[in-house]
Amino acid sequence: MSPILMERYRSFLPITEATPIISLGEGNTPLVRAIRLEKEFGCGQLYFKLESCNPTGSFKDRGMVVAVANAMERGNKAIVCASTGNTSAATAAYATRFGLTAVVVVPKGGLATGKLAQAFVFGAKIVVIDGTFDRALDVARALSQRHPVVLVNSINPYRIQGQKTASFEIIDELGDAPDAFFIPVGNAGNISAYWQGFVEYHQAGKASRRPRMMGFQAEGAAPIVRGTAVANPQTIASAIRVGNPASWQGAVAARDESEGVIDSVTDDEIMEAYRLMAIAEGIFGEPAAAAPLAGLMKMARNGHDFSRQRVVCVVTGSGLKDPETALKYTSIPKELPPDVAAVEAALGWG
Ligand code: AN7
Repeated sequence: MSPILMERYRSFLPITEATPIISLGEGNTPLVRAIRLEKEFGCGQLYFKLESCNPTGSFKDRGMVVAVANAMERGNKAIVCASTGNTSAATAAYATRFGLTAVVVVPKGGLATGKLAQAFVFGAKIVVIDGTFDRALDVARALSQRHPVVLVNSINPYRIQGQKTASFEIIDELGDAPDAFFIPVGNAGNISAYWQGFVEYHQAGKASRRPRMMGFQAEGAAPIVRGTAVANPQTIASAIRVGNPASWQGAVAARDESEGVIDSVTDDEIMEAYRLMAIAEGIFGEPAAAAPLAGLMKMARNGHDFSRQRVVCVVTGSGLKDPETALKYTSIPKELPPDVAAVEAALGWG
């Protein structure tokens, strides 16, 4: 098995003789069993797919590597994206490594600090607009139509092609598809990609079935659940603060073809899942990455029976990207004099 994602799944990817095989080490991410939460929510088996372990700390790298390889194959010199943060980090990293210029268009106040730091250190041209992610996407799309620059948001089909490889890895590791698959939904590219991956691997005889797709939006940014675009989406999970998802139809198709669900979770439920995932399993995901567990928690509490099911939740991005949110829920401990007695007293070990 090749450690290079594009080689490993070459026959399922849009790769020609002329496509450069490139890598920053994306893919092959851990699938870990969550024994404590499996008991807590009554699942037959529960696993987390740690997409936070990709080189820039999110699932975006799988799609970016294929999109950038295609841009290089066509001789392009520049790429552009709109982003709630993780796409901009991946765009910036792959661009600088493979000699392209990167432009990232981001909503004012809409990015977690770590993601902005990544775009900055990788040398992207960062454009901040006074508007939402959805407006930023309109601008990025227009730039790509007016200038020789490739749009690398998930409406670029090569992004979806790369991201579907996560489904292949899950099936390769478990020996079959799970019964239910939980995923956050923002711009809805990833749920579309995973579904395509599950369908293709099933068709290729690598799995005996396809999972039910369980997508979760944040309540204040839940256009698909409401059935109408949201002008001013609000949620603590900035990564999925999207009011008019570009891949709306893909998400609906994934839900309907899999007999799945697209529902919403509140910010309180997201933050409860965020803490639970950390404390019970030692997994630090960013708030958006806790939406799948929040969804599982909500369904289990509503009496849904997962006891005979194998469930997978994807952890789409690292908690380290958003230290502000983590620290908002804690207080910085008071400074003590540097001696053992003071520390023992503070610990109650006196
Ligand atoms: C951690 O970075 O859209 O439903 O611009 O970063 O495919 O949009 C990020 C999305 C889930 C939602 N979890 O995926 C961007 C961006 C995390 C994310 C999603 C995102 P889509």
